[in-house]
Amino acid sequence: MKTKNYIFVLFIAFICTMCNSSKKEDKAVIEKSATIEKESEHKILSPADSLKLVNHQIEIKGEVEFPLQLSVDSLRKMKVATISNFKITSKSGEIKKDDKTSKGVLLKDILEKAKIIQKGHKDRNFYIVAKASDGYMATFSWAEIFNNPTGENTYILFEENGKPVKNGEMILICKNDIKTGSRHVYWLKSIEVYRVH
Ligand SMILES: Nc1nc2c(c(=O)[nH]1)N[C@H]1C(S)=C(S)[C@@H](COP(=O)(O)O)O[C@H]1N2
Ligand SMILES: [Mo]
Repeated sequence: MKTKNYIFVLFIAFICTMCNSSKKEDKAVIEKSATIEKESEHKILSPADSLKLVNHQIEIKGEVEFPLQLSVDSLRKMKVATISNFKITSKSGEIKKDDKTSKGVLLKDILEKAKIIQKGHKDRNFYIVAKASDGYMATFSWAEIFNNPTGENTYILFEENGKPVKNGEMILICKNDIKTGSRHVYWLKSIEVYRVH
């Protein structure tokens, strides 16, 4: 009887150790993926390396009649809007930036200037990609810009709180997104328009 109890206790102890070690492994895996995530979200660049990512002009290209190269000066000559209290929120909801006022031009106005090549009124399946020089991208659809309130909420900014924007000279934003971080593109390099095939 005593040995039976002893074996039983040993057995329970063994099970407990197994449970604990697998929990520890799970925890290690979670911690590791969190580190990878953090690293990819906050690459620390030297001032020299981040300067290399700055573009003085952005290109509007792809399926457009008039490809454009726009600088902050050319944006200033267009219809400039003042945006107030714009917050950048990350995936987790954390507020990354809080702009009291910023200045920019509607992406819609810029695309109207470049004129998307449409072969008829049903030819409206285009996607518009805002690309940055570090490889970051955000995508819009033709309908979002031209047949949806998002068109009145998507801007290319060149000024934040009375100062030139940081991280490049122009930033694309979409004010009505739920988490505004994902379609907030700094180091903006190009706006590319492609037809869906
Ligand atoms: N060019 C570029 N723009 C970007 C990113 C990036 O890595 N590169 N990160 C995006 C993400 S995931 C968020 S939440 C916001 C704020 O990011 P930050 O923490 O790098 O400022 O910017 C967005 N714009
Ligand atoms: Mo993010």
